[in-house]
Amino acid sequence: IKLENDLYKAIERDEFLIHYQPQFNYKDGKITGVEALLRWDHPEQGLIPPDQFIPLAEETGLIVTIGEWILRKACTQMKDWHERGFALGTMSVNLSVHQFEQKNLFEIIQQILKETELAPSYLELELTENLIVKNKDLTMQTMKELKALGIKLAIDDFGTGYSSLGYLQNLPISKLKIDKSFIDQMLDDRSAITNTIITLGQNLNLEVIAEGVETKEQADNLLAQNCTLMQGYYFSTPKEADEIFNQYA
Ligand code: G
Ligand code: G
Ligand code: MN
Ligand code: NA
Repeated sequence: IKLENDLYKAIERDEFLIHYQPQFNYKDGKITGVEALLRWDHPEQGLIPPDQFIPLAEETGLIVTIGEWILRKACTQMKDWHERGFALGTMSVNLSVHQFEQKNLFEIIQQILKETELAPSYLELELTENLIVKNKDLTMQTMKELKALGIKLAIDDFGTGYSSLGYLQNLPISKLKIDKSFIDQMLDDRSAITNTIITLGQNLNLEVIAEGVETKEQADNLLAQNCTLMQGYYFSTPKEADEIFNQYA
């Protein structure tokens, strides 16, 4: 209950912040984008990771307000970087089920892009398979509108959810993010899954990025499987905006 009350106050007290985790093309070593990851700087408990409050934010419906905050903040940051000459390709933002069930999600995103003057093609939204299958018709309609506006859509944690392959083919997405669990298993002579997802992406004309890459062995192995986009602690942990700018701009 305490945490719930604190969560209500967190927005007006300006306690949320975003850390950005870079994504790379391992072939040329260049940064291609960042993923925005929410953090809560609690007055007594310090930095709280999203796993510990996103479920609560979902239950209370606060995720809608928080989600709008992070979208606005991330788009503002991206615009600022561009204006300072840092030509980053994509800003990825995670969307939750509850956010996608809002009737006016499309209008809100459109408004934020207008306000921040960020071109839609620089924004990428990460959706999970479970979000996509939960409310199929509404989700598909919103996804199509977002795509028509020029926003990119990616499937997060790919391979761990319940979407069927047939359904995948009809989704207006441009990228698959291979879940970390498959990268973890890959070197124990079990690259069958990563290989299959990478090939699937190629055949469906989708970009594929590996998440949770922690070692050079994993990165080299992925490259040998023709996966060039990577994100993970081997390259960088999530960092504050200034650190990202200082290191990569
Ligand atoms: O940053 P970290 O690895 O601790 O994130 C843990 C989980 O929280 C991940 O599943 C991530 O997708 C999710 N997450 C992080 N930031 C956001 C956000 O802004 N919105 C939503 N819905 N989920 C987020
Ligand atoms: O579900 P999603 O993919 O959005 O979750 C991203 C989460 O994974 C973030 O909380 C981020 O901090 C975490 N993460 C990113 N790279 C690595 C990694 O290499 N190892 C581990 N253990 N976690 C990672
Ligand atoms: Mn994600
Ligand atoms: Na993921």
